[in-house]
Amino acid sequence: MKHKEQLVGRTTSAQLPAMAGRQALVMGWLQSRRSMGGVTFYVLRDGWGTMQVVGDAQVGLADASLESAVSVIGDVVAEDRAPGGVEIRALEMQVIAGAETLPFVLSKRTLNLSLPMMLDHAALSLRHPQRRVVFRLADRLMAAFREVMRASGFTEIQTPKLTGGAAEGGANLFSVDYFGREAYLAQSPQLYKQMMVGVYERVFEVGPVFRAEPHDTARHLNQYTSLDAEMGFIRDHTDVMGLVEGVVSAMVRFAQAVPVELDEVSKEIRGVRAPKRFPVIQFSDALQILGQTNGPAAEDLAPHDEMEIARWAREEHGSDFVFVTGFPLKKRPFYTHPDPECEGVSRSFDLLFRGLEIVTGGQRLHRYPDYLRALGERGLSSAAFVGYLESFRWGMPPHGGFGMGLERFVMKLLGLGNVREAALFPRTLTRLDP
Ligand code: AMO
Repeated sequence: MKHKEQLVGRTTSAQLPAMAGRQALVMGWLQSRRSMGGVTFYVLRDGWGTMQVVGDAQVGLADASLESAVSVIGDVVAEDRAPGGVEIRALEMQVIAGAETLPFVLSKRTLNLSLPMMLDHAALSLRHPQRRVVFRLADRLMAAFREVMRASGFTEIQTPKLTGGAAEGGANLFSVDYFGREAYLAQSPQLYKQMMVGVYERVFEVGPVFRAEPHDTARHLNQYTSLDAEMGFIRDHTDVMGLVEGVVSAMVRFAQAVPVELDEVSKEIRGVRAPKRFPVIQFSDALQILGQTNGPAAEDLAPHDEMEIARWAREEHGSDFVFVTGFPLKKRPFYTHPDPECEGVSRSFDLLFRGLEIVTGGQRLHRYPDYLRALGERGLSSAAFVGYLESFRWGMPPHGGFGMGLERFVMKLLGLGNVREAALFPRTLTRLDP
């Protein structure tokens, strides 16, 4: 056909504005269709955005079902009211692969679905702009993390997800059969990232971690994406907190640069209050604010306590972020460094964002005998950690690091009500498919 011969290749929605005055071939999904006085307006969506197509009955996709994969050849003309300031006057339209009847309406501005329905049909619901923006944002956050870490001299590593032991304590482990032996899905890259400090000094990892936590809450996933870092030759945990502050601020700036069509989402992201220095509160001072005394309940912060501390940070410091430091040592994992100046207190911290813990970190032990003692005190056998412990026999510098939950960060950045909405295909107590 005449017009086809003039076309070089496919134009995406992102490239379309530059094609004004020419012919283009576009492909995507038929998002919506509206007929007005003999002409039909179509919205096509591709991987990057939407395009307006105008066609009459002859060239139209009159019978095509919504969400079918389609191709259109047409003239690209300037049109202020269309996305990107151009529309396509269709000359030819084809269905590439038709869609069956949809289980819900996808063409409305808001996706009005129950969470189970949305997750059961993730392959379809993820096509909606409201869902697409979530993972575009997650992509930007990971990109920012990688960029800042590399610029700060960190090397990206990938560590085993099949492990022979528990990095974060014996509970919450998924066990798998490993050629007749019991193995576990990694709870975190903790032990490996520490070992790698002895090689590169500064390492980071972006990868999945697994927690067999049998609770059904809006903040827990059984598989999540952990952004981890570890660095050597530190003075104490405050060096790590400085690193967290820098990387988190950069991640917020990257997120704010993502074009978001949805006003309410955009407001949440632009509204983040991230001062240059995040406020820091000691655990003992946090308890004062919460009106608690020392006792079994005062070894950690409960979710409602975190909300309360977040309110304090917002009101007193105008910050959506707040570090809590000085947690009791016994509530922290065996690798945690004690505070030499304060009996029973650890050199560790949590970072709360809008009332939810998104980062945990701290200084680690770095001397071999200290590890043997710490494991012994917790009733853990050093035999399970032989390979890891070896690294502390060959000159390991004082070091520390952190782990950040990507989905929790995304959830709070977008104002989502449940962390499951921040995972593509969440793994929870009852959900293993899709
Ligand atoms: P921790 O176990 O506190 O620390 O985890 C670090 C961060 O991971 C996120 N997170 C979760 N997100 C979703 N679902 C879960 N079930 C879940 N559990 C944790 C949180 C949390 O702050 N090795 C240490 C980190 C370190 O010290 O370097 C660790 O894994 O955002």
